[in-house]
Amino acid sequence: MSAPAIRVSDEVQEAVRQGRPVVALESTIFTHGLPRPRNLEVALEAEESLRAQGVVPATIGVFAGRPTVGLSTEEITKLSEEDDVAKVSLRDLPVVSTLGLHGGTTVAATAFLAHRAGIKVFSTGGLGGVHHGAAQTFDESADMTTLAQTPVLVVSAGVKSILDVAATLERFETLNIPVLGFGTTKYPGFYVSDSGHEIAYSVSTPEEAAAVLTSRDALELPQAVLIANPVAEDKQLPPAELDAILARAWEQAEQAGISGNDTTPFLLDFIQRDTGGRSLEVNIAVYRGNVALGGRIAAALTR
Ligand code: PSU
Ligand code: MN
Repeated sequence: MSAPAIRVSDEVQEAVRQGRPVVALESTIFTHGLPRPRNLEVALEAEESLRAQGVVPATIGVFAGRPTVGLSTEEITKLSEEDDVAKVSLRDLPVVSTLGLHGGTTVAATAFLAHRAGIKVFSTGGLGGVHHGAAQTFDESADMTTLAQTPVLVVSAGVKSILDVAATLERFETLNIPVLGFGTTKYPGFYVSDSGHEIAYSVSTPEEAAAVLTSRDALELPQAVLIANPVAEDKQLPPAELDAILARAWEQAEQAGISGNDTTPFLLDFIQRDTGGRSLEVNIAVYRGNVALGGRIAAALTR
């Protein structure tokens, strides 16, 4: 008998079977999104903070070719320190599996693996979306089309303004993906609490978010539910600064000839350097908030 295509840790399997709260976490955030050594600290802190909430963390990635739900601390450490780690979206999963590579899974690949393991709630930092100029380049994240057919709940702080936020929200509408603000109808812009775009609905408690999920399942709809959780205003990047930073980031990406799945990591890295690390602190604050809210929603779902 060959090994199963997806490895699920004993702890996660048990928790899912017993209906205890579990939150999935992605790995691209620490393999490609955050610089060393903070990447590892943030990844481990996210797991610890969920455990402190009584929630089982399931960090998801590809270790030596094995798509894994519930990476061990050693595996997370290795993935965050290795140079040769692929950025793995859904289409890459069968390839890296076959080649035996390490991989950090994007929102798309993580959502898929979480769902296959029976996990309903997934916390991340920012979602992929429509890149500026996508009308010419066709650069749209597969996060969107994957979330259109993957029934999980994803907590994020919206999409970063490195993306075309308006176009991304239009795509969510086309793809039938509901977007709910947590305590707000202003769609957050990751580094800033308000992207300047309104969304139609908000929920104000974890119970309400969990109820939307239950309702989706009752209707047998296949789409993810997106919970958009803004960073606190006193922790955001000064909105007035952001536009200038973004203009420089896009210019640099163009000059360097960056394209394809290198674009997001390049822009994030540029912004981190350009702000002298201040965007990194915001990034981490945003992620902490999303992990905590995911934990509360997962707990509400089991009540
Ligand atoms: N947005 C962030 N930080 C990230 C990413 C997105 O604020 O690290 C990562 C996520 O893993 C997301 C992926 O799924 O980038 C999207 O990449 P692409 O645009 O190539 O689909
Ligand atoms: Mn892309």
